[in-house]
Amino acid sequence: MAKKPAAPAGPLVAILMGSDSDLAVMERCLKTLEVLGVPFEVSVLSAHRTPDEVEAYVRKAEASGVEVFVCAAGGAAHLAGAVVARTLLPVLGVPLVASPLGGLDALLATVQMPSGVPVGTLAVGEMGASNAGYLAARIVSLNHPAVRSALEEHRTQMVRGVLEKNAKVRGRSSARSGA
Ligand code: RP5
Repeated sequence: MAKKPAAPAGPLVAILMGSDSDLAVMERCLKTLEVLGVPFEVSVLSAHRTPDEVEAYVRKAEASGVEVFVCAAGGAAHLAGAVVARTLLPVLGVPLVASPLGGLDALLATVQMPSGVPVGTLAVGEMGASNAGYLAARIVSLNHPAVRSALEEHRTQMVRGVLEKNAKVRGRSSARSGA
C-alpha cells in the first residue's frame, strides 16, 4: 500500500487581517485551510495602525518557514501592499467590505499594485476569503504532497456534488433530449 504523505507541521500560511472585525468573513479562509490540512497562523495587524508590528511580523514569519501570506483588509486596504513590500514570498490579498463604498475601495487599493510588487488579489468578501484559502493551499502543495492529496480529494468531492445536483435538476425537465 502506498504510504500517505506526512502532514506539514509548522505554520505554512500566515493570515493577517486589519481588524478583528474582519474575522467573521475570514473564517471562510481559516476553515478552507483546516479542511485541507494546511497549518496556518492568524493575526490582527494593521498597515496603518501598527506599521512597525507588521514589519516585525513579516520578518519573523518568513524566518519561521511560512510560505504564503494572506492579507485581508477593508476600506483603504494597504495591508497586502505593506506586507509584499517586505517579502519575496507570495502575498494574496482579500478586499473586504468595511465602508459605504461596498468593497470597491478595498479592491482597488489591493489590486492596483505597481509593477514588480505583485499582490494576488482575490474577490471581495467571503468568496475571496474562501478562494484565498484554496489558492494558498495550491501554492503550498508545490512543496507538500499531503496538501496536494487533500486538494485532489476536494476536487473529486466537488465533481461528485455538482453531478448529484445535475441529476436532481435534470429530473425537473419536462422532456428528455437524450444528451
Ligand atoms: C480596516 O478597516 C480593517 O481591515 C477593517 O476592515 C476596517 C475597519 O476596522 P475597524 O474600525 O472595525 O477596526 O483597516
